Amino acid sequence: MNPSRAAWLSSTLATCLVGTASAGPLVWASMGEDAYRLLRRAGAQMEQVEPHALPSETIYLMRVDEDALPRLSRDVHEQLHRCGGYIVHASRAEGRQTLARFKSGVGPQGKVSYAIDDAAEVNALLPQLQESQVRSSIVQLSTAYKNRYYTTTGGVNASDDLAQSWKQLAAGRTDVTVKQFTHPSWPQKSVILTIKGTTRPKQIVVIGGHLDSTVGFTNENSIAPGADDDASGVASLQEVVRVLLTSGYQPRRTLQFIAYAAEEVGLRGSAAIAADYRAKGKKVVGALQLDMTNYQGGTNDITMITDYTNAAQNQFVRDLAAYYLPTLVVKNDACGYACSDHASWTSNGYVASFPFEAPMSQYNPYIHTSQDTIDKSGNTADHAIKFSRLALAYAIELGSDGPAPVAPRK
Ligand code: IPO
Ligand code: ZN
Repeated sequence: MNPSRAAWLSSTLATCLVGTASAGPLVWASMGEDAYRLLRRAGAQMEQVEPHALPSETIYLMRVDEDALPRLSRDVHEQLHRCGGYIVHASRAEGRQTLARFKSGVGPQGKVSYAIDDAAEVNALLPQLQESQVRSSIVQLSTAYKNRYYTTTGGVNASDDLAQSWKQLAAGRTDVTVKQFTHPSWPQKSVILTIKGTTRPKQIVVIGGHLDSTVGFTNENSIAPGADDDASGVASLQEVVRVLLTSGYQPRRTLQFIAYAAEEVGLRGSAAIAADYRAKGKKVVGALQLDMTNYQGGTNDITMITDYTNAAQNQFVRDLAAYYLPTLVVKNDACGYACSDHASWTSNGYVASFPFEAPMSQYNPYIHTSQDTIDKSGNTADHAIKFSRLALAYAIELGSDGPAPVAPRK
């Protein structure tokens, strides 16, 4: 067979299996065994493949055709019934460093108390969280733009609009700032709202979700509402911001709420932010990821993702749920390599947890399609509000860093 026919055949195979329309530029990426096998079977162009044995599984680092990546996660899910994520790296060196840090499992930044000792504050604010607020934020994010993809007008506008509305929430507070984090390689910016800690401002607690949406190959006119993935997570954490700010709560540690750009294309936004924080020596004491919070799927209320997350902090999050939300059913599951932005914190040596909407077998089947709309969740945010409650408890219990100071005796 002549080489051009071989190339045609393999690209046709790739079209069937991975949906590769045409060969794009090669990018550095890492992925688990399942995703790698699927790409290889599809004949996707790959170079300089190197396996890295992590304690949990073997991860492959390679240069791969960027156009083979968009539908990879969906194909792994549909064909292998597993969740196969990938991370895009800036270079081979950066990819190798990421994998080395996963391997060594760099520990937490200093001692953190997971004692539950702020019940008065948490219980005072929990009833202020409103399902209707979360619902209207999900509707807004999922209907105001054709899509929120990291390269489109919709994706750029969604970031600018979110920064605007977070600035309105922060109005009048000198200890609250809203900034957009610019990513040099694409136009969509991440959005970061910071509530400065009163006594330990250098210690940062992060609560995040991703702003971008996708339908695989996404362009200006693609319809990618991403109501559950991940308007729901951004709406869940935004409601925590609203209640913390309207109540005048002041954390001792610094709280940061982040809407990450470009999660759907290899965790690029969160990877840039977590690497930037590590490079600057920032002390992130814990990160909580909210990606898909509004589709219950089965009888679990909250499914704790146990892989590429921190076991001690995961137990803290379960303890918070048991203490403050005792009626919720909390179970565990794994989601595989790089399934969301928590992995960016983990690979940069930080502690991260990921409470998820359902077990792997029961999560929202409409994600990454034009059908990811709020009607699939009964037109309510009844499930997402549970994650707002959990995130509020996490923000205050970790943000207060110990019980409220006792008033001096007279
Ligand atoms: C996702 C996360 C965890 C599990 I279990 C299943 C699915 C969604 C994630 N892969 C995604 O698309 N995030 O944007
Ligand atoms: Zn997604």
